Amino acid sequence: MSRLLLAAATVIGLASALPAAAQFQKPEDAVKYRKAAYTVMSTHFGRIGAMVQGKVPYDGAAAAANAAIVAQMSVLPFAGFVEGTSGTEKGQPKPIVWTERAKFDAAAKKMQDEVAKLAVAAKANNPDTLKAAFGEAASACKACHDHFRNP
Ligand code: ASC
Repeated sequence: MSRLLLAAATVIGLASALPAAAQFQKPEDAVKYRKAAYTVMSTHFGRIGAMVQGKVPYDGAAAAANAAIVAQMSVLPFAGFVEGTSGTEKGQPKPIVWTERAKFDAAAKKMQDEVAKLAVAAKANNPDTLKAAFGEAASACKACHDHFRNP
């Protein structure tokens, strides 16, 4: 490896090892980032939901494409949960995200696992398989919202 490449790799390695807060200039940037990731997730999850609920016709290829995006996006929001970004307004994370961090991380992991399963299930191209996996994923989203997000 060239010296320059090695230096670049070292910098990138260090940056990804920094605590979450240090990856954003300001707390508001972290909030904006996590909201953006959730917006994309919700958009594509919602398209599957519309199919599962019979609001739009079943389309296996579209379901698989949407589920893949949801699964990819699901890894992103959590870097944006930096200290000092809780609140009491509707939709804001409660302070218990930070005081019950292990529980929050477990809820995040559960959601990531369920949307990964959804992405696999969608590839089976079977409406019932899709519906079952969608329900599990939606429950994992809801469990976290119910406990950690202001209503
Ligand atoms: C969605 C969406 C969520 C979840 C959640 C499931 O479509 O945007 O956050 O489903 O409402 O209960």
